[in-house]
Amino acid sequence: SQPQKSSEAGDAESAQSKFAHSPLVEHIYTADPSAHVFEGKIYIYPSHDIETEVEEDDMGSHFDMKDYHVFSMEQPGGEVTDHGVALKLEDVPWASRQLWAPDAAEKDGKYYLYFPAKDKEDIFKIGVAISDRPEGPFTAEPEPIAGTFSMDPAVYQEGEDYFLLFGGIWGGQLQWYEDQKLVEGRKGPTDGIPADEEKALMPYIAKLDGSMTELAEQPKEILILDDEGNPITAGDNAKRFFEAAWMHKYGDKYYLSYSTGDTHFIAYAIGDSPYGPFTYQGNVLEPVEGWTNHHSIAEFEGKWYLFYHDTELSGVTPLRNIKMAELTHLPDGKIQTIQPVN
Ligand code: FUB
Repeated sequence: SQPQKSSEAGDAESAQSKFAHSPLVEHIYTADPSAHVFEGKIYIYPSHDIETEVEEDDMGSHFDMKDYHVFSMEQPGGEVTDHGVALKLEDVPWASRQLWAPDAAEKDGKYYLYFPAKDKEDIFKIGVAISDRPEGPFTAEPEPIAGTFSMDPAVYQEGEDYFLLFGGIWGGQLQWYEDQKLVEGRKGPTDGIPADEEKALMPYIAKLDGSMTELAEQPKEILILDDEGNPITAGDNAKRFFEAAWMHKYGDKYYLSYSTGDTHFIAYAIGDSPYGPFTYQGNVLEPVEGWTNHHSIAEFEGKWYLFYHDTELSGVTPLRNIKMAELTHLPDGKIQTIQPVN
């Protein structure tokens, strides 16, 4: 006969089945969940999707978000609290539209919300807003962070060091830059995309300075290599970086995960330093319902979780809902690929 499960294991299993792959929030649309453990709870910093008249295009104009809400939960499977509006577009002096995927960090009891928005010239920059509480409300700095460009900021913390990762192609405009300078005349989604056999565009990383509001160094490109040590090429659509860079550390290895955009995977690569280089390994998450795929990975009470989104509630790409599922690092250091459940 089967051994009896202890009631503790049974409880954990039923909590797990309650949250795994189910929308975490149903009263508003949410996407791009960046999760962190602050004050012993899971805090999630997502985009807030809204219905809009803006027509869909390859620059993502239909993602026309205007504010952020912050969510928390005491335990996976527990109640998800909506802490309300944490930051509004109208309160960001330099921004004009499109509050896209944010992330947050804590330092010395202060909380920093990093967020992308288009400036008054319609160019994506990354801003920062500050609060005394993880849930905000946050007060935006008057200018974007000098030296940043493109979108999808993510903060990786290691001890006293905080690294800002960012970048994304097409709607994220990364293809409009050369040597980190905007090239005049580039306007469309493919302007500046390298030829198929050339090195793909890669995400960027820079250490933040002690103030958390400025870069301490010039951003550096993070190289993603294939298993022969060659940079992933622009035509290798199933493996090349598109957007949504995220970093975590497991054992003594650094994991860079990212969306492959038009092939809809969350892929990952492993390296020995936050600056890379990283070697491509495979997929963390298979394509979800909806065009975009965007995630974060966080450890809570000894277990690892993937936070992601799909379009289960709306059935349409710009109205997404965040979800989470347990993530497994296999004994050889690889991540067990997660199949989304809709
Ligand atoms: O939510 C707007 C954009 O869609 C994000 O910034 C991208 O990563 C994609 O998920």
